[in-house]
Amino acid sequence: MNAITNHMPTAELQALDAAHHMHPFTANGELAQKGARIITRANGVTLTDSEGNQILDAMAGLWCVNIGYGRDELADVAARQMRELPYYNTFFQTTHVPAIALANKIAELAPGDLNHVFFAGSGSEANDTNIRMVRHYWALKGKPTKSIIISRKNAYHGSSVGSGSLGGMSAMHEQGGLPIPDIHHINQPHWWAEGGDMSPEDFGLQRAQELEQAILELGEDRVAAFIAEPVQGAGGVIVPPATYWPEIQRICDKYEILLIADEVICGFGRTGNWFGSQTMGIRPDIMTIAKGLSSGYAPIGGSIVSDEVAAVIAGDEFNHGYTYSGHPVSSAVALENLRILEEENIVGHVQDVAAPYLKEKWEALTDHPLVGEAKIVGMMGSIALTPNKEARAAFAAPAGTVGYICRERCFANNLVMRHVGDRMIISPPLVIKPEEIDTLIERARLSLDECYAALKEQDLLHSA
Ligand code: PXG
Repeated sequence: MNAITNHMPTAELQALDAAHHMHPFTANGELAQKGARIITRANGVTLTDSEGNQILDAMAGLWCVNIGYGRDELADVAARQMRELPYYNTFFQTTHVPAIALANKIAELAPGDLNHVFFAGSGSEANDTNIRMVRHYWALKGKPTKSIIISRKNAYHGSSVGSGSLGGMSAMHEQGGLPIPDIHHINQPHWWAEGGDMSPEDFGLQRAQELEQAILELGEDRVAAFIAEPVQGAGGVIVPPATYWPEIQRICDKYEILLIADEVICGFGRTGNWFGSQTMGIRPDIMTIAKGLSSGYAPIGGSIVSDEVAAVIAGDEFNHGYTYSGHPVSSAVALENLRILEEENIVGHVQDVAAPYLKEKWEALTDHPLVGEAKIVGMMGSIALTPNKEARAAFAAPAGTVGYICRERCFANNLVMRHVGDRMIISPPLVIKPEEIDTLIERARLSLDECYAALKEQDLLHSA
C-alpha cells in the first residue's frame, strides 16, 4: 500500500478510515456513510482540516490541550527523551529521572498533604487504580467491609470496566455488563434540569445530603469513598450550587469516608486555579489527574494521594500497575507542560484575563431566545437550550435532537462547541486571547441563530 498522507483527497482518507478504524463513542456504520472530519494540523487554538478549514477549537481537543497546540518545546523534549531513554518500567525496584521529576513537581503543585503520585496511562486507568487503592487501604486498616464507592448519576470517570462503573452514565452501564459490584450512585446537583421549584441553594444542600443518607442506609462500615468531579464535565458542565461542596466535605469529614476528586478535566488550570478542588474549597484524599497534565501532547494520568493514604498503602505490596506507569516520554512531556503553565503564568492568565472576559460574553448569551441558563467556571462553560426559559422546559423532541442540530451549525461555522443532550459546552485552551474569545462568541451566536431558524422550520420549538 502507498503511504497514507495529509495530501490525499478527503474522500479517499475517509474511505480508508471507515474501512479499518473503529471510532470511540460512535455509531461507526453511520459515520462511515457520512465520513469523519479529518484534522490535519493545529496551532494555538485553531485546527486545520483536510479541506483547509480553520476551526476554532473551543473544546481544547477533548478538554485537554490547556497550553494550546503547536508548542515546539514539548516536541523537543519528547524527541530528546526518546533518544536518551524511550522506555523503562517503574516496577521491580527501578525508577528513572522523568518519573522522579514529575512526581516531585506534582507534589509541589498539589494542595495540602497530597504528596504522592501513582502513575497511569490515562484517566480511566487512574480511576481503576483508585478503586483498588481505596478498598485496599481500608482492608489494610482492618476494615475490609468498607468497599462501597459512592458516585453520582451522570458522572464521567472513564471507559474501562472499573471507571465506567464509577461513572453514572446509564448508556454506558447498558453495554458490557457494568457496573461492577459495590458502586452506588446518588443524584447529581443539576439544578436547571432537576431542581424543580427549589432555590439552587436549597437544592444543592439537598443533593449533598443524599450522600449522608446513602452512608446511613448502606452503613458507615460499608462505605470506602465518595468520588466526584469538582465540576461535572462530560455530563454537560454542570456547576453545582455554592452550597453543595461544603456540605459534601462536612459529610466526608463526619464519617470515615475518603474523598476522591476526579480532576481529569478540572485540574491544571481549567477552573482558574491549579485544581478544581481549590476552586470548590474541598480537601480530597486522592485526586485523579490526566488530560491537562500533559496538555494532551502525550498520554498520561495518575492518582495524587495524601500522606496518610500513601503511608497505609506503603505497608504492603500493592498488586497493581501499568506497563506505562510513569512512562519516561510522557513524564518528560508533562513536566515541560507544567513548566510552561507555571513560567508563563497561564493559570494567572485564566484568572485575570481569559475567564473574566469569557464569563461576561458567555453569560450574555442568555439574551438569545434559545438559551436558558449560562454557567461558567474558569474556562469551562455550558448553556442550556430550551423552548421556554421561564419554565426551564426541555424540548418535546428526544433529548439531544436540538443539541445535535446546534452542534452541526457550529461545525459548519468552524467552531468546535459540543453538545451533551440539549446543553452546549465549551472548554477552550487556557491560552485563548480576548480577540479569539470574540470569534468564539460570534460563531456561537451565529450558530444559535441558525439553529433557532432550523427549529422553527422543523416545528421543534415545543416543550416536553
Ligand atoms: N475522569 C473524567 C472527569 C474525565 O472527563 C476520564 C476520567 C477518563 O480519562 P481517559 O483519559 O481515560 O479518557 C475523563 C475523560 C466527552 C469525553 O465526551 C470526556 C472524556 C473522555 C472522552 C469523552 O466529553 N473525559
